Amino acid sequence: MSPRILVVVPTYNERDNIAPLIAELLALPYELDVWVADDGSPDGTADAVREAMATHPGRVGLVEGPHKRGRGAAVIDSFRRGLADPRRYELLFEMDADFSHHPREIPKFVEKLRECDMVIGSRYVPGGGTSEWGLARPILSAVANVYVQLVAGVPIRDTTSGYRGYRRAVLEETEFDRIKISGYVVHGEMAYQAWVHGFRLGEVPIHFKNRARDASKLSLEEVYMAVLNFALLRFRYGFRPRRRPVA
Ligand SMILES: Nc1nc2c(ncn2[C@@H]2O[C@H](COP(=O)(O)OP(=O)(O)OP(=O)(O)O)[C@@H](O)[C@H]2O)c(=O)[nH]1
Ligand SMILES: [Mg+2]
Repeated sequence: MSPRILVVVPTYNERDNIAPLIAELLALPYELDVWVADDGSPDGTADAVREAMATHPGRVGLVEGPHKRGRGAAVIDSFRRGLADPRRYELLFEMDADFSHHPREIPKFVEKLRECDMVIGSRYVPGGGTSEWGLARPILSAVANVYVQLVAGVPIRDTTSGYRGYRRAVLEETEFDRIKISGYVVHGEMAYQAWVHGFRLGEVPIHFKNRARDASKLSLEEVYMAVLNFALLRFRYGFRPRRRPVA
C-alpha cells in the first residue's frame, strides 16, 4: 500500500507556476493531495488554485493567510491543518512553487522515507546540484550550511533546503509554538527539532533550478536573526538527540 501524501506549496505571486506544478504533482503515482498556502498574492495566485480545485475535486486545497507571513509561517499553518485532517496523511511534504524543486524527485523521497523519518532534498550530497548563476546565493547558502553544522551539529549537508518530506510523527512532535522566526530560516529549526527529538534524518540528492532572478531576497535583518537563532538552538532545545527505539 502506498502512503497517503500531502504536499504543501507556499506561494506568493506564483500565478503562472502553480497550475502546472499542481498538475505534475497530481500525475505522480500516489494517493497525493496538494495544498497551496497562499498569503493573498496580489497577482491572483489564489484564483489559479481555485480553478485547479475545480479541475481536480478533493485533491487540491487552498489555505489562505491573512497577510504576507513569510514562507516558514505559511507552511507551518498548513502542516498544523494537515495533521488535523481526517484523511490522516502519513507523509507531509513542502516544496517551492517555482519549479526550483521538481515534482519528479518526489519518488526518491518516498523511498527514503521508508527508513528515515525526515528526508531533506539536498544540493550538497553526491548527485545533487544547482543551476545557479551569479555568486551571491550559492555562497550565502554554502556559508549558512557550514555555520549550521558547526553551531548546531545537525548531521545534514543541506539544512536550509526547503524541499523535504516528513513522516507525520515528526511533525506531531514538532513544537511549532517555539519557532519565533517566520521566513526562510525556519528550515534549520525544524530540522534541529526533529534531530533532538531523536528522529532519523536523511538526505536525497536534488537538482535545484534557480529561477532567473537576481540575488537573494533575504534582508540583512533576516540574515542577522538567522545567525543568532542558529547559535541559540542548542541552548533552547538541548545538545544531544534523545534516543528513540527504531520503528
Ligand atoms: N505563503 C507564502 N509563500 C511565500 C512567501 N514568501 C515566499 N513564498 C514562497 O516560498 C517559495 C520560495 O520563495 P522564492 O520567492 O522562490 O524564494 P527564492 O527561491 O529564494 O527566490 P527566487 O530566486 O526568486 O526564486 C516560493 O514558492 C514562494 O512563492 C510568503 O511570505 N508567504
Ligand atoms: Mg525560488
